Amino acid sequence: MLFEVDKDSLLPIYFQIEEGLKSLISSGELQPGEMIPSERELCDRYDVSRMTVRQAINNLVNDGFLIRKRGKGTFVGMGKIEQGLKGLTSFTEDMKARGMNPTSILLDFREIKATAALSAKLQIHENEWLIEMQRIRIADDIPMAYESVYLPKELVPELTKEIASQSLYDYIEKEKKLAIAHADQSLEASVAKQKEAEILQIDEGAPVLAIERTTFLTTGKPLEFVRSIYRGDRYKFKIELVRS
Ligand code: 16G
Repeated sequence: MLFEVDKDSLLPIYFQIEEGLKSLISSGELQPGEMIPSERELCDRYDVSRMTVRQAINNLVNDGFLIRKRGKGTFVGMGKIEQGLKGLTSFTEDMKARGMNPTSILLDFREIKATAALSAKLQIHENEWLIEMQRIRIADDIPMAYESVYLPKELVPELTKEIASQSLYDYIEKEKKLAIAHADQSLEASVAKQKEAEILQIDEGAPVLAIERTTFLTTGKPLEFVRSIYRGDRYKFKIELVRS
């Protein structure tokens, strides 16, 4: 493992270690899943304090470059997926565009009567029938997000478990010939609850992004209300801002 730390530089030492490790990851010298040297080893090698090394590693863990496994060590992570917030895309489209293989595990698929809250989101009457489905969204065998989707049954009366395990937007547009127009989406920071942590294979309390989306058809009718939990270590959302 090779990188230099220049103690006379104006750049803080933790930053130099952080950049050094990052360059080893991007050059492939450190491979995804590989264990990096322990904090103690890095302290000895660069003759710096534990706090300095820890700061560099913490930053890399927060950015998804490294993963800490309790009692085992620190490993090279998979990096974060950068997801634009401009286009209204599906999970399948997003992953395919990155050359990844999207799959889903359908955890739940049932008909329920709309609660007051869901009927307001979907602009339907309370007690109208909805299809509720819960899916783990997976890319290249890694669970990325956990979604709960609610759709008015009237729009997709023939939706089956088989269809729900594939791309929903494909079915809506190609089979049902319904035109998806726009969506309202919110995104907030949260921490993984026990069930979410199990499903996403992360620690309970690990950072996640909680997203809610209501998607509308060109007719103005809401198609879906979706609550999703995305892994904070694998996702970074990106938006371009234009000053007017
Ligand atoms: C995305 C959407 C979700 C939609 C799904 C359809 C977010 C936060 N959510 O996961 O609302 O139902 O795509 O994907 O982006 P599919 O066509 O692959 O089933």
